[in-house]
Amino acid sequence: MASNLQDRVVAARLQLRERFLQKQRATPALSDPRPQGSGPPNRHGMPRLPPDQVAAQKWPVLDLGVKPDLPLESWSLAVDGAVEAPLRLSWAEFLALPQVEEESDFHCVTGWSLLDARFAGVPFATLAALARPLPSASHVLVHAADGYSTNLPLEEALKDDVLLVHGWEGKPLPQDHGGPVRMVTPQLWAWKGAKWVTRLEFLEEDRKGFWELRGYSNTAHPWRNDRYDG
Ligand SMILES: Nc1nc2c(c(=O)[nH]1)N[C@H]1C(S)=C(S)[C@@H](COP(=O)(O)O)O[C@H]1N2
Ligand SMILES: [Mo]
Repeated sequence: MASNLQDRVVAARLQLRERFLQKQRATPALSDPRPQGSGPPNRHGMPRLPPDQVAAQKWPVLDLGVKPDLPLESWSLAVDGAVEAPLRLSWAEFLALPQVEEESDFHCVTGWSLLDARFAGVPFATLAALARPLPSASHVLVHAADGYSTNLPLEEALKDDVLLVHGWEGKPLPQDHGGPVRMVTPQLWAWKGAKWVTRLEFLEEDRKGFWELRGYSNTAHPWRNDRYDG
């Protein structure tokens, strides 16, 4: 990747970080005295499992039943909405962005947690940095190829462990789990991470996604046992 692109991403991420730092620190995973979020870096010796969760030995597959086949040649990711510089990345362009590896946990609201998953991908914050959210941007609605969607406040989406994942345990992310690319949100319930991601739509106000419209908690904090609204 051209080093000027790298520099641009780093500078823009720092700016976004400044802008959302206070809100981010006030989120439950970071402000609650324990157990401090999710994933090995955030556990600080605290319990491995949120209340009423059991550890999964294998990674279950959960979705609406349609598993879209997305050939890499035609795959693309749009980043648009309330941003200064909307963009659309091809597979090659996506892979040319700075890549990270994160070990994190994956908590499903139906009661299982996959612990210590090793994910490879691009931080959501990098894509946001490239698109430059407007000062008025506050949320993102993530769209997927099966018609699924899910919404996040930017202070959650911009956390370092929120990734657009294409690799799992050293291998390409299986189609069943949302390959070629899905999102993961280790500090929130797993439905906040859309499989088969196609579009990140920045918003100036909150707009609920598929499960949020159907009664799942809009805030979705595993460590607060925050599962369903109403
Ligand atoms: N595109 C899409 N993403 C989705 C879903 C879905 O139905 N479609 N289900 C969500 C739910 S409810 C969960 S628990 C996780 C499950 O991911 P997994 O099948 O990889 O375990 O994906 C989330 N992302
Ligand atoms: Mo789920």
